[in-house]
Amino acid sequence: MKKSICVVGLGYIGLPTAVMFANHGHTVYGVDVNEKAVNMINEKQLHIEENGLQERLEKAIDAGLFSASTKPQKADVFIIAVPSPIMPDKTANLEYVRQATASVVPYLEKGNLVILESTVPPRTVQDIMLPELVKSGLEIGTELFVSHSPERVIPGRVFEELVSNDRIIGGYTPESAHQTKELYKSFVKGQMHETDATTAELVKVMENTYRDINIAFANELAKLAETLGVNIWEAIKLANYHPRVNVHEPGPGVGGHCIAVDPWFLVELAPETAQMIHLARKTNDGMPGYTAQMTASILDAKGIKDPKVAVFGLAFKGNIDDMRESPSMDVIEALREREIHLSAYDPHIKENNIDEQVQSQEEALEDASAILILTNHNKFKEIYPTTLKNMKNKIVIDTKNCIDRATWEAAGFDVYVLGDSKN
Ligand code: SAJ
Repeated sequence: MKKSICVVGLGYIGLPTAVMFANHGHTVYGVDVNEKAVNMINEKQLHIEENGLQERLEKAIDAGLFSASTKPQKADVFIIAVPSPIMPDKTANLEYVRQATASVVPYLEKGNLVILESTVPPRTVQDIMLPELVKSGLEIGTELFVSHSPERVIPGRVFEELVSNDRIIGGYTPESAHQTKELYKSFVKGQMHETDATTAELVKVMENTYRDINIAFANELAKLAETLGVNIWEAIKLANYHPRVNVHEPGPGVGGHCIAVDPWFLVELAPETAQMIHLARKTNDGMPGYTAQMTASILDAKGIKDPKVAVFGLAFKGNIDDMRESPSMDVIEALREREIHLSAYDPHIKENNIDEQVQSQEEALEDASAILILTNHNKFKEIYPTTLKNMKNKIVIDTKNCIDRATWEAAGFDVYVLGDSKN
């Protein structure tokens, strides 16, 4: 049964989801407060990078099944996919969710379904959305159906995972869950697991908190290995041969608008109880400072005066263009505090976001004493170190264990890898 769907929030999740529904025959109205993004989308231009999005957007618009505007309109279904960030004090900022919910209320009619896709603290549907939705005068659960169905996609593989991943469908009532599941059957091939809205909210936050804690474990191991004469990457690989062990990877910090954010929802909910969750967050948030200190110590030990460091990688992880909550920015801030000169280069970030950022690798390397690799972009793995001529010293500090040590050493580089005190 084809529906009209209003998708509020055309970001990394909302736009691919809107386009996916349109490509499966539904009539989709995209809504975003960012007028520039709305105009670009209607011109078939993208304001975000995602594999396969361009051709799918064109197909949806050409079929007359997708258009974008800054205002909602009447529809059978309203999907809310707006940011749910944290404030500087680490408390949840649910204002975008509340405003997006309020924005659709005037258009709600009997039989409509409202689905929240944003990742939120447990009880957001209950305590933030419902007080707005009841202003429609519709009876929740019989005249108006409400659910929470969080996405689990990985940037760069959104369209594959939108189809293949299992989905959690959290209905405010069982009928809400049922209607939501029927809608996602348009393209979801994964299993769809029905539950209540609050459980669905908690499940999603649990998934990302699980990952954050495991990354913190890897980071603690990396620091511990620095004095052992062990390469932690080798040790993790060996440990993971155990059928029930899955130690994650260390790094210069945890970025993105998910893993670095969602665990704070649980800390805010139960600060006395969520001790381990809180400590994991602090461990991961300590890695940028640890990385800057490691860099400064290496340069000091070599007696390099007034060094310049070429920071490679601003995106929060490899092969994407997203800088949200990127640990690279924290590493750069820590290097600035140490008065270490730096340039910053990221082949995926086409606009300069900081003064030190340059768009050419050669310019970044000019007179640099060290390259500091912070994201495992494939483009960095493919660098031929013998071609890097204009550096003052040949040091490379690899926080993602992503370059080939032997190749770089053969090109005359001193190679340092986070967590490797064996080589
Ligand atoms: N990272 C590590 N070590 C690791 C894995 C990741 O340091 O072993 C770092 C990355 O470099 C990055 C950050 O953590 O800075 C987050 O990386 P990520 O791969 O978790 O990327 P996200 O945030 O795009 O994706 C996560 C995924 N959640 C889980 O894997 C449980 C994804 O499935 C979610 O959909 C997404 O969060 C989300 O939007 O919630």
